[in-house]
Amino acid sequence: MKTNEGKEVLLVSPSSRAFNHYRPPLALMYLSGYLKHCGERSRIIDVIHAHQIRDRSFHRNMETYYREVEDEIVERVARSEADIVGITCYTPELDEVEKLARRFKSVKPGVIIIVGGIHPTLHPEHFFYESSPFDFAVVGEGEITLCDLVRAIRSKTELSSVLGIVFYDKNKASLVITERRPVVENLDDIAFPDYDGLDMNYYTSASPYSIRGVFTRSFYVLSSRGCPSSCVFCVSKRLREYHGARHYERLRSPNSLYNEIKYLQEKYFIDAFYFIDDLFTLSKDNVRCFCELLRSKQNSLIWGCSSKVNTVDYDILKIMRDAGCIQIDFGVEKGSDTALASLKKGITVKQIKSTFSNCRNLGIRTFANMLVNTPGENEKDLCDMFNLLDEIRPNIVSFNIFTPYPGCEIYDTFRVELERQQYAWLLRNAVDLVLEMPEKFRFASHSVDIGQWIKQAMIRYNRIWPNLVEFFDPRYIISFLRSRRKGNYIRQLVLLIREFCNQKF
Ligand code: B12
Ligand code: SF4
Repeated sequence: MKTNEGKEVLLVSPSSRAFNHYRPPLALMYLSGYLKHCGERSRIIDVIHAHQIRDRSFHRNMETYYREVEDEIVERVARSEADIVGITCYTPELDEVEKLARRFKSVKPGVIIIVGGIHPTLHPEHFFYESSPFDFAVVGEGEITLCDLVRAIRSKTELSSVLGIVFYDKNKASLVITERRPVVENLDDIAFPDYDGLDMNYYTSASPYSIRGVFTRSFYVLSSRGCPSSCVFCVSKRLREYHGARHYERLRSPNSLYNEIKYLQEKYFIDAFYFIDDLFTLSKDNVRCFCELLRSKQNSLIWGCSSKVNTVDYDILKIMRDAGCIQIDFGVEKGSDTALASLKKGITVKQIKSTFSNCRNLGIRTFANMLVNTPGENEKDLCDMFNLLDEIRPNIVSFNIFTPYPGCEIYDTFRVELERQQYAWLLRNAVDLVLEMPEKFRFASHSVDIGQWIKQAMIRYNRIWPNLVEFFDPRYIISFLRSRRKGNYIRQLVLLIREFCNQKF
């Protein structure tokens, strides 16, 4: 049944995401791809203000820039033929999403507003209150639910038959929470993300943000959904519990992955790609098949991925390296088994050392994510981190400060209890949060100045040479020489240097 005559669904991200470098709105792309696949008109409103972040005055003028983005989104919605607008929302974005929704209703009375994403999945009730601008919240994976909901709204059929939604029923004066939507079993059944709805010239421009630290024309690909681990600082466990699925972690087939990558290569001239999964190496068999496929097609693309040290051994790393894997990001987090166990990380120092040594021997760059300010952290833990990093010598290290998000285990155990209007604080600089509100945001037991410590640690472990070494890697050189967009590298490098200077001085 065709229900979309003259009408379209618009999909929108909160304004603050306009300032994340070259990070495409993947969730919206999946939703839009699926709607189009089902024959519904849909469009992503993606406001890109990349030049502003390169401005020396960015931080001073941030408020103004955010407002400009918001005004532009609202104007585009006002000018559209949309009867339905979908907005995506992480926890700290609740306020800005609400503000956007109110403005949409005022410029386009009668428009239906659907919110989805991590926060509505964890707390759908936060979107329904007296004079709320939201009409529906979609919980969990959104592709099929959104499509069903759009059709039900337009054909005025019974809404309570749509799985995975929450809405306020005025007649009954009560909140309706429909039956849970089962997760999509076969990820290959979901259409490709809607690439054509975006400015792919921008998103595939050479940058060091996708395979972090490797300057290349690259795009993000999702090979799986879900993570089997239960780290206490992450919301993944809660999402798995919500879905209640025995097989929540799912993989796409190597063929489907290869077809998507080939499409990106032929249409948008990517020279590299990055698997933005929670855990790309979820199944060694799948990784092996995918790598064999890449090699059999003699594809020269280079790529990076996320992994966990206990899921890879020398053999699989070698297969990955031979298929073009140039960098792997690992959550190392801590420097001792005791500290790792306290985070329920499920890995040991021995495994970390062995995996980093395998990567180094094979010539795969390593990116280590470290976490400070976790409950009970003492000065010895900080020393242990340094000792471990000195030994494993990652090419790049990122030091992150733990902030408590609703949905992660620490948030519940330590009864953080942020008020709804305090969620936006989570978008602020974490050092400031720890300094200004230690009673809520300081979890470490030591009294070390975390901001200063991180500054020094970043200088100590992010030396220029290990970062630049990839430019001399034959695989990088071949990928550059084969690139059909070499001029783009030069232009982008000039912009990057300008940005670096603006941030430094
Ligand atoms: C990519 C990513 C980003 C990108 C986002 C790029 C972009 N332009 O959208 C970047 C790097 C910018 C980013 C930034 C942040 N991120 Co982030 N990010 C992720 C990551 C790794 C993958 C998300 C993704 O794209 N998944 C793929 C899509 C297909 O799945 P999905 O997002 O779940 O979407 C599905 C459903 O949720 C639903 N859905 C989503 N939106 C909508 C909208 C509608 C209308 C409907 C119907 C359905 C729907 O349908 C989708 C398809 O099934 C997740 C980890 C994870 N596993 O989710 C963290 C994650 C989402 N990020 C997180 C956080 C905390 C942040 C930051 C706040 C961190 C910070 N303090 O700076 C920032 C905030 C962004 C901002 N406002 O500036 C947390 C969110 C926790 C929470 N409670 O909200 C996560 C879960 C990481 C974690 N494990 O803790 N992030
Ligand atoms: S931190 Fe990574 S490994 Fe741990 S639960 Fe979250 S996504 Fe999984």
